Amino acid sequence: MPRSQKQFDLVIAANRLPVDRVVGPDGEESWRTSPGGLVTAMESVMRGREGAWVGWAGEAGDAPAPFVEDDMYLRPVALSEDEVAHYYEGFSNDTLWPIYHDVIVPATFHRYWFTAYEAVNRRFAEAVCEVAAKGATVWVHDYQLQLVPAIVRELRPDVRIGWFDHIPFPPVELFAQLPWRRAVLEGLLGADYLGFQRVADAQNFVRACRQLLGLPTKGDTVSVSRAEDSRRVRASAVPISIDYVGLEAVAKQPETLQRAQEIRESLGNPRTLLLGVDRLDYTKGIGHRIKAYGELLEEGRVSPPNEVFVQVATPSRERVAAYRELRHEIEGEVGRLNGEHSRIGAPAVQYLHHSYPRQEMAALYLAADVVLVTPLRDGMNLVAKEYVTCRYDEGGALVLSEFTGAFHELHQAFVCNPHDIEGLKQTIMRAIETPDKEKRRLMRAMRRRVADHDVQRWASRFLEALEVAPERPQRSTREQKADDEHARADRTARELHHARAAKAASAKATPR
Ligand code: ADQ
Repeated sequence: MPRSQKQFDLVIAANRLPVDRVVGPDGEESWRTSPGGLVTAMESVMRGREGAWVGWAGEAGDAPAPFVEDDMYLRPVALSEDEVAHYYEGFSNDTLWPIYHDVIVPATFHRYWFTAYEAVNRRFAEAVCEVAAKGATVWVHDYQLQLVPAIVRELRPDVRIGWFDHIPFPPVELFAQLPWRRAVLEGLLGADYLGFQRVADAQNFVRACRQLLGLPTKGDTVSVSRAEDSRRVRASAVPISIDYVGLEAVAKQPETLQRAQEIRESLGNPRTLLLGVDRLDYTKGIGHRIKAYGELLEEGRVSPPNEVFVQVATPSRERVAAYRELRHEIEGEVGRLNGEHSRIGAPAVQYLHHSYPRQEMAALYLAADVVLVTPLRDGMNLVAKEYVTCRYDEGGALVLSEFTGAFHELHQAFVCNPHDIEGLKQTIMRAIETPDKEKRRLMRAMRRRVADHDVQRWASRFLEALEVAPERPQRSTREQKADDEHARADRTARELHHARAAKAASAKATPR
């Protein structure tokens, strides 16, 4: 394997590089760092270390030569047109994505998609090995690169390998459908440490290793033995977060507040502005949310201009059929609602199919009285944490699905089961009608949680766990106590939510 001149003691591998190519008015090309949370987290862990990032630059064809951007060495990996179609749109987004999200839409299986996935994972692994210094730490991200850990281990037994799963890991009954389940588990078991969003995701992985590979497991570790190599791999929860300090600073800028006021004014200064912000993805429950809101409109419980619902839906994966169909459905439904319930100058639903800069997003969050986060399944959901972060005024209310990772942290949200349309309607109304004083108390508690568990803390926790794996990192008594308290609060919040749902269901079932 070619050894590059440059080698680094921390190597990140993710499907995408953290930069986008931009072409200026003079035709000159340059790279702009994409302002995602992952980049911010990596910036903080790379400070003071020599770091490299391996990923696809976003366009099919030859890869650009490696380059340095914002003090990070970027090593592009090439993908051909066919590989984009088979590895990325096909196997990653049309096979794995549906299986890992409760098969909300059926998964598609093609053997040639998996062949491309294997080939691309090998190319990523080789690029990682090329830039990794002796004894380096390698951090692989997400479902597109599940075979990378084992290939890197085979090529470079000297490095330490971690993998983080941004999306859910499915229960074994669903994962078992995957014809390549063994290859995926064996690929992941090449790592020293595997991080997941929720405890349940880590447990699902450990159970899959036990049931599908027959491997011995104990607590959060899986024992792997091959020839003389006998190791334990640890899998645990390390929930991702956002750059709290950076985003709150954007929200606090006077121009952001001014823009928030402009947004409210341009919508006719509604009494309640409700907001949804999502990638246009069938996992996000946008249809369920619109259905519930539509019924509230029909029943006259909300009506423009007093209440306005703004749905921002970022274009996503438009070359995958299920995503095109979803867009068609959502846009049809929004059109129907507006046709029936809008008045001139007072739309019932404002639908925006655009991507916005960070400041505009912060202004939208500041303008919104209620944010609706209603996924049918979501690894974490950063929108929920971003909303809470922007509300330095402690205003606003968060409606949050119990099927998100965020639900396990933001216990003071107005929790909903998005499949239960009647329940969702009640929750939306509660979020609108709860007195401001009570809402401020809830918002304050959620903000404290996100401030204490920001993206920098997530990254350092992941790296600590990786460093000592398969052992657990030593925690201070204070940290351990805080974690135990949080786990207890999570159990209580879940029990409370289920008890409330059961009470509502029995009230519905009681004949009058
Ligand atoms: P996503 O499925 O993309 O991420 P999410 O966590 O909600 O979902 O993150 C979306 C991000 O896109 C947020 O930062 C949001 O601000 C931004 N965004 C959304 N609409 C936008 C718009 N119109 N313009 C600009 N920005 C917009 C995957 C998993 C999640 C997990 C994350 C991180 O599916 O479950 O939380 O990775 O691990």
